[in-house]
Amino acid sequence: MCRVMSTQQVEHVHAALNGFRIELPSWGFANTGTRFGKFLQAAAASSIEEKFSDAGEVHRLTGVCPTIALHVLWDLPNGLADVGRVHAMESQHGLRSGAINPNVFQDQCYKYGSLGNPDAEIRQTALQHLLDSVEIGQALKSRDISLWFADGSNYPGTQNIRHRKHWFEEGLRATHAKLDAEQRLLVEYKPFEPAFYHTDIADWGMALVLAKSAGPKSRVLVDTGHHYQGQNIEQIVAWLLDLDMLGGFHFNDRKYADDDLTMGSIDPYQVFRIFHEILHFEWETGKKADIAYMVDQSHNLKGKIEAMIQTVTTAMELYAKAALVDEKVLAAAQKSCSLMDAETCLRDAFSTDVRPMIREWTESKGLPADPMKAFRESGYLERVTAERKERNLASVSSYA
Ligand code: LRH
Ligand code: MN
Repeated sequence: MCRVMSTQQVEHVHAALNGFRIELPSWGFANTGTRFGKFLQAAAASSIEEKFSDAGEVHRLTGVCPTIALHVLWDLPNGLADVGRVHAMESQHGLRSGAINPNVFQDQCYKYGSLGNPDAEIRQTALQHLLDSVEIGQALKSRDISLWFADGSNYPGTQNIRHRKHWFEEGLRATHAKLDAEQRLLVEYKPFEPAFYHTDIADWGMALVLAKSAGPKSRVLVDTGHHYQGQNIEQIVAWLLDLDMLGGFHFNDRKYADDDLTMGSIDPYQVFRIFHEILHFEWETGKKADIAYMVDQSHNLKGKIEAMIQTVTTAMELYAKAALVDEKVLAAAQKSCSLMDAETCLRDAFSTDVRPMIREWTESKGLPADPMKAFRESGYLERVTAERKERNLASVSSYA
């Protein structure tokens, strides 16, 4: 719908974009797949240098993704010894290290869990990796330690769920105690996969209880792909905002489960409703919500860099649309239960084509009006394909 925007609305959207930042996952640039196979891309990144280079390219073109999330065992296999290398990448590509994601799910010892494992030695091994990850975060001056655990079980009766809860409380408290004054602990929940009977941190309530028991610098991380079908994610967001326990998001999209598809590709209105809850909270309270917006996707079929550019521009569009909601009119309509008027506030904003305003904003920042077109004309993809294809296409990929 082509609505004539008032100057005030355009300024409001530009102000919103000035404050909008979204973090890219290093693993989103690497060759990933499903258990049924991995379709290799010649241009995919595998070294930390290549991941910083690709993320730097996306930031150069969009201007809103200055940080890159790192997964410790994938990006700093030598731990603290790799920090120097990362610092060099940060300055070379104009990026900063973002959330530090420990890996306590791939080592053989974690078959029955990490912090939740009945074997105290294995719990200690997992805790040591978390403590090392906190140190890496301190060395990189990155703020968030972002925790996801694959822990759970596959068959009823095979694990004591209450005991595992206690072990998680112990491990998270010990991790929290290691944080410095600037750092936060983000606790991510997921209802299932890879565990298919119970997952120790399965929903927002469990993550909230564990975050609270860990300590005051803990918050809950909402991965949009980690919900049961039909779950009202923006209601969870509203509650966590109200409890001042919302720390961040992993944005992606899905039709069925944790599909990790590109943000807004299946249900853009879902993301819009989430952004709306946050912007309405900020309007009502006058407080800027302290939230880390991050992407968590795996691009199994789409070109990885193009998928990231598409994701970032989609995020900017949906955030700009949410900024167009007339909060004052909406609040009055909600109070008077004027259902049509209230709903129309959201629908009008969502159905507004904000792309002309975003183009104006990008040009005012000296950024390309069409990042995807600029990327395709940059020759970047051709250059990295030539550099990486031999190595990438040599690596075989099969599940069994
Ligand atoms: C788990 C998850 C988690 C990451 C991983 C890459 O599904 O969302 O955030 O560690 O994906
Ligand atoms: Mn995630």
